[in-house]
Amino acid sequence: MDNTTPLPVGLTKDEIKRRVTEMVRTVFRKTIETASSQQIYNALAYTIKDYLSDRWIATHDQYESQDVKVVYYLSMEFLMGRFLGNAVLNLSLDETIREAMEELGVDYNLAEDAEADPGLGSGGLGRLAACFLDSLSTLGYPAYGCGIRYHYGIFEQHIENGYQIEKPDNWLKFGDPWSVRRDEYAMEVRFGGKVNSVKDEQGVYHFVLEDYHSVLAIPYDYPVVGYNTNVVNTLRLWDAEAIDRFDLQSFNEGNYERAVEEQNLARRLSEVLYPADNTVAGKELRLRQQYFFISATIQRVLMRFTEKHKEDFSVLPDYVQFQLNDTHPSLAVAELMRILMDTYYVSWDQAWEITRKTCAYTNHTIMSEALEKWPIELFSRLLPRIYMIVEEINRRFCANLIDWFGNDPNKIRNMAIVADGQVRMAYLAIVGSHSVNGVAAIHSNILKTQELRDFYDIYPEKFNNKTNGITQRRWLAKCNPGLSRLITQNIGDGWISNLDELTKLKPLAGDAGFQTDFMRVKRENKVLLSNYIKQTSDLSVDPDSIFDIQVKRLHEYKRQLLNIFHIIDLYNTIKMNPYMEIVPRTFIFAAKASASYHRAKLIIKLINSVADLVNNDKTVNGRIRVLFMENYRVTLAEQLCPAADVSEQISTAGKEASGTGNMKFMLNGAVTVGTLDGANVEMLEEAGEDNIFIFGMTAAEVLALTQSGTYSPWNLYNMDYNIRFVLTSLINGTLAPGEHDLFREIYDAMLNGYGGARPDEYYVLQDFQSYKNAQFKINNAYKDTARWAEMAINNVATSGKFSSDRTIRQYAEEIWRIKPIQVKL
Ligand code: NBG
Repeated sequence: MDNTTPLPVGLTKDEIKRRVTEMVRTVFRKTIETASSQQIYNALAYTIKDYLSDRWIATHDQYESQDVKVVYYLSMEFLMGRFLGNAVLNLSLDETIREAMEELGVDYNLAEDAEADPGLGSGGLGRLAACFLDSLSTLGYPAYGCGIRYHYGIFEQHIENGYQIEKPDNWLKFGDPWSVRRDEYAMEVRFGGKVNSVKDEQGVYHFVLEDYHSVLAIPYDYPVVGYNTNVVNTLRLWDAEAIDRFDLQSFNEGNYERAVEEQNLARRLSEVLYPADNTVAGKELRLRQQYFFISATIQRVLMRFTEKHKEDFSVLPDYVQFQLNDTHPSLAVAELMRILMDTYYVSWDQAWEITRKTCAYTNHTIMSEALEKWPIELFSRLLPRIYMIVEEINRRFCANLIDWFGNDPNKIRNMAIVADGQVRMAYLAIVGSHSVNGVAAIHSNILKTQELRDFYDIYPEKFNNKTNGITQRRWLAKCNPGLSRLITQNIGDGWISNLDELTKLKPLAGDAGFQTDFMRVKRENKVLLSNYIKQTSDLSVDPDSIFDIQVKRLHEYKRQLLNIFHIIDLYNTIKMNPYMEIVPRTFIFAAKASASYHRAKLIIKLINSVADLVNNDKTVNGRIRVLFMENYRVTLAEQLCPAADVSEQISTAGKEASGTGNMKFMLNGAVTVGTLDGANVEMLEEAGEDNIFIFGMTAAEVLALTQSGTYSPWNLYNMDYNIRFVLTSLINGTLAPGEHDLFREIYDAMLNGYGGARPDEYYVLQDFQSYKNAQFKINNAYKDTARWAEMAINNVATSGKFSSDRTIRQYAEEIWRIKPIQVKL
């Protein structure tokens, strides 16, 4: 049996009924009739995990017996979304479970809904890691995801009076049924202290850390089930605990407080995720978190390696690959060096060669706010031995730079890993890796020609591109059953494991019957979303209006402002032409703003103020509706994607590394309005220009305009009546009755620059007219239902490239050089 043959039937309907009933009884002392949805969910989760275990164990036996090369995907974030539905889908158990629950008289949807959505990530970067895990297992690649088991994920967002309020997200409140705690693999991680050198019997000096304090890292393993395969990989999340003997000692000495203090200090490590996205929180605790999970992971990996290969580290790169998801895990470079040298006495040169072959780095942004740099003082105090190693890597690297470029102090200062009193994590990652990749073609090119040009000059062979992707299992098969069914009826279900098969839909794009079916499914999905909106926010939206959706983190470069300015303009136009005919449109926003990102939070308030104005204006009469849905998260995205007609991907060209939401909407048959940025560029290539609305400046034009220093938003303001009208409404009380100056900051930022920034830094006003034209075209295109359906279907049909299966295969073949395994039961 290979890994594509169907799974053995193991879990029948009756077996599920029996196990769930039993579990509810023994764990919760309830009957099926009296158990809550929460309890039923837990029982189901345990049942499925139990059922998975044989595959999970068999997968690991296979790693062991074949002694395969394994990739460790190191990431501070894994935005997994709910487990149950995904596991059930990948195991092809969906129907069986539904029937079992029905026969038990249980509402399966309610049980599914009882699962917390673990928000252990803040945006695209964390969600990408989750999609990658799904593809790794589905394709049968031996892999671990390694990260942190935060007790609190990204905050829960509430909107009160139009403002974002953050509430803690206690996702573990009702237990954690999917995890297996592995005390046997606990690792000690050391912080602080001082470095001493000691001579061994051969008279060689080695470095040892003394007077440190340590924390215990305990792994919790979560199963990652592949689709239609027996492979179950592992997501290993480390939790922090105090080391017992510390407590005991202090406790015995009568120092109870100190004992508890250690415990608290340790626990704080894995307590909360920093909800950064394209920004950094330069907090000490964040650096601690980074070292904590990196040190634990690498220690464990080397332990496993030496069990098999003794201390023959020259072959380590043949068995182990570390992929660094952005710079957050860059300490891996220095930690691997440390363990090789200090624990196993490998020489510097050999350790360096091994390290470089074992690590690879992915860059996810060119936003300078996101460049991680740690002050030397903090870094060396917290990680003294690691700092020594980084210094030495830097010293040798700078010496090489002189060979490459001659003694050019500016060049060296620009490229040094340690400079200006800081450790630059991106440079550490680049120098210590054999591969540096961007996440979309345009982004990788910008890295080579602009951001990392100096590094490209010396290491051209390291640079490559891996365009992001998304898993079609979660983002179509699971979240959009209506469209999935329609597609499968027409072209079979091969697309679930090979998304390129969607091209078979192309001939159907012009087929009137298929168009009708397609639009019926879309409408059903819009009705479902409308019902959900009605339930949660008591707002009625019209399922026959265009659903125009922009959901993503709130960031100025993503230009939610451009969208809302266009809405204000549309509103102004309707007020002046009350009988104007437009296709009714529902504008939907959802976005979390970093708690400390003041401007982003003000933009949320602005969107809500515009919503209040527009939705309550009789003249508008429902032609446009504006909605800000609170608490954007994976689960909400799963409801929004299937219902979208228009997908807003409107970042300033050159700023969005890739985007992945853009792909999810395309896959679900939305038409994109977007700039030539990130993966939009490749979406245009795939879909063709007739099926996407591209507007705005190109990245090259943005760069040229910035460099010219001639951009003047005042000129646009003076010459364009509509822009003037939009901006004026920010300060004349239209949007904030009684609080005229509430949005003045935005007005100032647009025209004068605010807090040292350039005026209209992200060229909202420069791209305004072009965006407006694109929106006008969309309005007209939607009137022709057949043409619209054809466009939407063509988007689905050409989205095959954006499967994370394709991305992962490229990583596996071109960077990791790992091979799939087959697991027999
Ligand atoms: C984000 C980019 C997105 C990209 C994801 C995944 C960071 C630092 N970067 O454009 O902004 O899609 O990474 O690659 O969060």
